[in-house]
Amino acid sequence: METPKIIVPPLLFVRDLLLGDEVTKSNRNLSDLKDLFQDVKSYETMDPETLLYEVYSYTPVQNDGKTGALNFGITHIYPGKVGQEYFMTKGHFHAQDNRAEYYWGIEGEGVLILMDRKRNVWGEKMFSGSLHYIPGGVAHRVANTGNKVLSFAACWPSDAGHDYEEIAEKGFSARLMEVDGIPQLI
Ligand code: S6P
Ligand code: ZN
Repeated sequence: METPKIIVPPLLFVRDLLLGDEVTKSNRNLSDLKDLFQDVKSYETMDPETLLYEVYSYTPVQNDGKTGALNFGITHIYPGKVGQEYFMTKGHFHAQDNRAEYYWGIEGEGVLILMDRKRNVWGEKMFSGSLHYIPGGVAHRVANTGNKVLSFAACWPSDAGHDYEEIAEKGFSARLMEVDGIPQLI
């Protein structure tokens, strides 16, 4: 047996930051969500380089058929709208349809938009401390309804994979829009 040691973990989760040598970051600009917003005229008046969200991820095991590992990520969605539709993530099903996921709110305000395979849609409010269980077979997208950054964390199986195709082709069957100053799924 080796001498037992206590180490500093290689990952830190401080407020809304995920820090560590193996953390990767990706950005999504308005141009990455082309055709996902309803109001095409408003979309075209905006700078395609507008930053909508950034994702910090820790993926210790690559999706090589191994099961049992977990990924962790933090997403920051900036405040804003395209027309009356809030800035949001692309949204996806998992490629392995029965893989579930947890989301939890860190700061800011938003709505988790969920859609099952029958295209039934519902929403859950997100705020600091909100915890969301996303079952397998349920597509998930988050919209920022506040006027500051919305941050949330996610934990999902490393073999879940992402299926963006159905959302790219058909979208969700309801959109989160501001109507009379209130977020509504329509
Ligand atoms: C991964 C998890 C999140 C999202 C991220 C961006 O399963 O659900 O890390 O990837 O919030 O959303 P999207 O829909 O652009 O991947
Ligand atoms: Zn997911």
